[in-house]
Amino acid sequence: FAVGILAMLLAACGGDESASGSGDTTTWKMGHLSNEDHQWHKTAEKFAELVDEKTDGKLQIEIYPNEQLGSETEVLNGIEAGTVDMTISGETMQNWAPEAALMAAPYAFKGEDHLKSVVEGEIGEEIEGSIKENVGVTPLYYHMRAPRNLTSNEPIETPSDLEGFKMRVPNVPLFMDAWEAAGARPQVMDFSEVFTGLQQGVIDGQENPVDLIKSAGFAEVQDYVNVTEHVYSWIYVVVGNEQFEALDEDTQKAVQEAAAEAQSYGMDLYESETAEITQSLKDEGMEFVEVDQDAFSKAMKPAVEKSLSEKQLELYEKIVEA
Ligand code: CS2
Repeated sequence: FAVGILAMLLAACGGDESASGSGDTTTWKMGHLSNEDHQWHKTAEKFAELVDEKTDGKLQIEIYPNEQLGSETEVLNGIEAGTVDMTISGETMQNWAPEAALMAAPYAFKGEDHLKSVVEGEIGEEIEGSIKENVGVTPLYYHMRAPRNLTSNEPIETPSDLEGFKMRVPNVPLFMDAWEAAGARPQVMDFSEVFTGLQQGVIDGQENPVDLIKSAGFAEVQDYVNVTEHVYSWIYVVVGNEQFEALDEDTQKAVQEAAAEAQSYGMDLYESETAEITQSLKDEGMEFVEVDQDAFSKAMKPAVEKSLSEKQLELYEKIVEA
């Protein structure tokens, strides 16, 4: 009986490490929109494993795919409210941080090398700074993205084929303006509602990189991938500023080390998977249609320039000339 009392006394005054505050575990909840097979989810799992290892279990990350915690916009609001801690977001953040629109300006990037030099250069730093300040989230690592293409059930080769074309776009005002200018009838819809919208004919098409076309199973409800390649972009894995700042210095350092390793893990997946995904969509019956990309670029450019503020335009011109 005396030994039991002694053990309780020891535990109460921190004699037992696991009972003391320093043994506390912090858990971050991460919500995102892709499915479990997608490179974003696989990279997030790797990140969580690395964080667990590097913090000796002090920080755990629970990952919820398929918009289980809400749409991208809802999760960003959730991070601010403290009900969610992490997500994967990009140009949608322009609703809080105008510079984020430049992450996915139509026909601004010439390809991956150009994009990488922007993300990892001072323009990327400026965008990250605005996201931190205006969205209240800290970018930890980013994913390079395959170009966005337009999917449909009739081939679309030039903007004139967009007459009356009802399409979904994410909550990105710049995309609404660009596709309206090209002649389509865009509407905002959460990613997880797109499949049903296409199946029920509420919309005729949507636009996304091949990996998300695959992730959402769009091959079942769309016959064509029209190779517009209208947006090359990247996307950040972010955590709430408050959540990150609540960590002690060593834990913050461990998270940043894990993020750097997750960054290259995700890049390897991107480089190894994209071609396979394209082939698998073709095997599922999707026909890839060559389009007049110049005509789409010319149709969208004036709307992009008109929709951007002076400050955004400055950044846009720096990107185009980079
Ligand atoms: C996705 C998102 O919802 C979609 O179409 O491609 O990743 C989209 O790009 C978001 O706007 C990114 O912030």
